[in-house]
Amino acid sequence: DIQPVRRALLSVSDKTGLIDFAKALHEAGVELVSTGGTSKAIAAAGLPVKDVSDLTGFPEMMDGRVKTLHPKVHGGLLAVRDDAEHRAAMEEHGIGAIDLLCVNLYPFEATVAKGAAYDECIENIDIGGPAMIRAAAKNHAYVAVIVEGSDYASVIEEIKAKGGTSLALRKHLAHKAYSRTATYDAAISNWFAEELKDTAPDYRAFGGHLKQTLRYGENPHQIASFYTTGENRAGVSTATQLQGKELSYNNINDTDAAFELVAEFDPKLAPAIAIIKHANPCGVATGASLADAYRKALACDPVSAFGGIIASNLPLNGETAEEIAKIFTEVIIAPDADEDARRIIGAKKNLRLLITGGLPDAGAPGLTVKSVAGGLLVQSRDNGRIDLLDLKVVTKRQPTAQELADLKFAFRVCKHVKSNAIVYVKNGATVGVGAGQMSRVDSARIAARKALDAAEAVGASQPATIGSVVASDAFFPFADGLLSAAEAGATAVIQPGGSMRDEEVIAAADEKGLAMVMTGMRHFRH
Ligand code: 93A
Repeated sequence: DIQPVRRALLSVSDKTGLIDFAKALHEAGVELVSTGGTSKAIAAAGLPVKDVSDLTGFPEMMDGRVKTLHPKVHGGLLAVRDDAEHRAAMEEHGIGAIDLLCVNLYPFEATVAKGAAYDECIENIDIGGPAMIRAAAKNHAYVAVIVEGSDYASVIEEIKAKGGTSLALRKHLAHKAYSRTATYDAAISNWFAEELKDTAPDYRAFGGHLKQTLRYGENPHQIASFYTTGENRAGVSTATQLQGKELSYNNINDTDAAFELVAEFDPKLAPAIAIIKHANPCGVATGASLADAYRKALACDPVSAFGGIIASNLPLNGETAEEIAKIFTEVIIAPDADEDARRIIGAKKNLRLLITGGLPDAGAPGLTVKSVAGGLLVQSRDNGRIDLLDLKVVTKRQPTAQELADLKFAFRVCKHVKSNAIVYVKNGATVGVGAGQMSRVDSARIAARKALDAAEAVGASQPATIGSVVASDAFFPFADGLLSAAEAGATAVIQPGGSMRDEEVIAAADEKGLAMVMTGMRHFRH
């Protein structure tokens, strides 16, 4: 299954590594054919190269829109070498076989990313490149196709060692090739969706770029990979890992949850820390310092925080790193880490430290995707923000300033807790989180129970829910959930409202002397 490489066609926008590659091909006795700019670059390096126009007998025309779209090119890529009719057609029309294709496309994604005007984006839609890539990949039984500079070396290695390319490598390259054309077209489609978002349904295509093949998925018997979509958002997919073991599937999921949550808290207002376990927060706090925020977040549920994932809204400093290093932690993600922090975390070889260079914008639009059997559910990201909502006090009692600040904090956290979500907060820190229950009253009871456990663990005389406030991600359908919160010691409540029994729930709050605020916005998360 080794196919010799006699002739290669090179047509690349990104010319990184091109000359070394072309040189190695030339030294292996391969004839080089190339398009305008690529051919110029190869010739300038003193290597023999044939222009694709000499091959086709047509000049490159229409600003380069038509240069390789010709049967002499596509016939050479698509011909089945051992099919008599194909061979006869090649002979009749003077088509020579092309055994290796090396293309990287017009930089459409980068052109859009730099904010280029409409016409420039359109001009950067590559037509001839994808056509050749798809042709060569289809004919991978004979043709090797390279779409990424990182594959130059392995192809040269095989040609040198085996006198040609192996089927295994060609198949692997063909897969990459179609994945590249798929993402490329997805990027174009998504750009149109953005252009047309006010006039047409926002249909988006999905394409990803393989970032990492994971050791396994959510469980060891599941296979998994990590893909990037090119969305420009600070987070786990764009972060630099400074140290520690390779991230696992669950690590990536939890790290994302942690960082998206902590990004709700403006670092200019206060340092904030979120600790995540199984995609839910087990402690979130703002503090006088980052280390103070960490201590407060940890105090919420120190048992669950063991083996947790920690996100910071500010660069990690030495004092905080020292606190974190006291218990087993899986991952830390922060915008940056200072020298002290890097040294202290450096002593924990397995602990992963990720830096992102910034925070994602919690209010930015974007999409989330979830798979269902045979389909995908796509929705806009929940970018609702409490500061922008029209809050209504519905009880006789108004919340105090401290209660109101804590209510907002609690609702912000609630958005990141699996439904049904109940979050107790006191002085800018969660003191009880109830997540993922099928009944809201159960979530309220669990959150209060956890606060009791935390109090017992440190020998406190009473749980921190006494004198706390409470948030609910969706309305209380009955008064029972609210009464359970009152029983736990909450003095104020924040919830979307909108139940048929709102009146009943408000009356119960009034009777208990609670202040209650309605947001008009729900934050389900499943
Ligand atoms: O405008 S195109 O879609 N028309 C073509 O026929 C064509 N053939 C190759 N663009 C085309 N290409 C692209 O030109 C390649 O995909 C590559 O990105 C680029 C290389 O051009 P040059 O060699 O002139 O730098």
